[in-house]
Amino acid sequence: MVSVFMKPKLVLIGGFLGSGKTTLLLRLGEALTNEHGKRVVMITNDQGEVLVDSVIAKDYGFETAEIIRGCFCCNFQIFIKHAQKILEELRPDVILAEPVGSCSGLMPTLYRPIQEFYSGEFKLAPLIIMVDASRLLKLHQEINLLDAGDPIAYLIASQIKEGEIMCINKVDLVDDSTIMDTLSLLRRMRPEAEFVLTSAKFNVGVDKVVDVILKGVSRRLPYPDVDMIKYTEAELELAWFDGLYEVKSEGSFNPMDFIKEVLEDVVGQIASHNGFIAHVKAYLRTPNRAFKASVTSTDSNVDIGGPESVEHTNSGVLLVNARVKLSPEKLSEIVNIALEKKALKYNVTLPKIRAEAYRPKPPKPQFYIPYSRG
Ligand SMILES: Nc1nc2c(ncn2[C@@H]2O[C@H](COP(=O)(O)OP(=O)(O)OP(=O)(O)O)[C@@H](O)[C@H]2O)c(=O)[nH]1
Ligand SMILES: [Mg+2]
Repeated sequence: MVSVFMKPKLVLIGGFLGSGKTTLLLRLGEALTNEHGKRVVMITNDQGEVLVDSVIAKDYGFETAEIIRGCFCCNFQIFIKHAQKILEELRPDVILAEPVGSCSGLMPTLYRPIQEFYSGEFKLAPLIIMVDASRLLKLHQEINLLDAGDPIAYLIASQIKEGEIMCINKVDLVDDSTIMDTLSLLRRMRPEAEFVLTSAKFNVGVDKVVDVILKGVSRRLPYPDVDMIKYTEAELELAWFDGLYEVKSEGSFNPMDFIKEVLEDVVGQIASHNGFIAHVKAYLRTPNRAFKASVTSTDSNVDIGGPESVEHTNSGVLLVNARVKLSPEKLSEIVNIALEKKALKYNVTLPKIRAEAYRPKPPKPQFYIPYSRG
């Protein structure tokens, strides 16, 4: 039995695909470790099996557990088992957990059941939900988050409506008036929440989230019931592609340019099919370095992360995770075309280790505690 004084803080950070959850998790992990001397463990989560987020968290040196093939809520017992194992083996002070970005109803299906049944083992931080300030208003114009007739609008709105702490992220990409308009839209949707402006990428506002994690407690704010039919519709609108490849070259190639161009090609093709990008990301590990490329809409640039200096290489391992509103078959075809084109241009071969395109299974949470139950 773990002593009360050793109960770790369990932090759930939700929000739509691409809003910056992993980037924030890593910043929080660094700040908690380096500035507060805390032992931090990450739990990543995805519908797929080969996860860019997990390898990145490991690259940063964090102990990482992953829950694959479904969200935390549909795998509640597995989530708890992982968390208990982490507790037993690693004795962390803080567990940072990132649910799948297409997941909603974290309060009734995850947060409240943990509070109810496992409060002896974990101390929950307030539920943190992230929104992308460079994207929210555009999405609102396209699919009306206040009316939420559109399934994806419903999903995003219901994520927002259960947040206790709302991180308005990527503030570095927008002007003050966009921040104010985003804030006022969010206040209409979730007046009870506390709002924090962050740029996870540039480490702005991260200290405030650290404070919430170390000192904050849930205020037991009201949260809406999940309309499972609409939620399922939203999940089923997105196709998921996960691929893992070797990259081999007789000569040498620039790994950063290579993944950037692969994603640019994927984005161009998705745009020409009028597809909606939730998040497309790629990760390329070479013998010495690792690069991440990411894109969250058809009209934004591919964002590259990795070392400043790029060494040419002759080998690597490539992961591609794409979440897009198209058919799985079309998405798979698009990724394959992009890979073939860039393999030819960069004179590399890309033996496939595994790849699959699919729609996630309809969500079936193991627990559901409505707000009305108190
Ligand atoms: N400019 C800017 N970019 C950011 C910021 N936070 C995250 N990003 C970028 O946004 C993209 C998505 O970030 P992730 O942290 O992978 O987002 P996520 O929410 O974990 O995505 P999923 O796991 O797919 O749901 C990446 O290219 C990040 O570099 C930010 O504060 N500013
Ligand atoms: Mg992530």
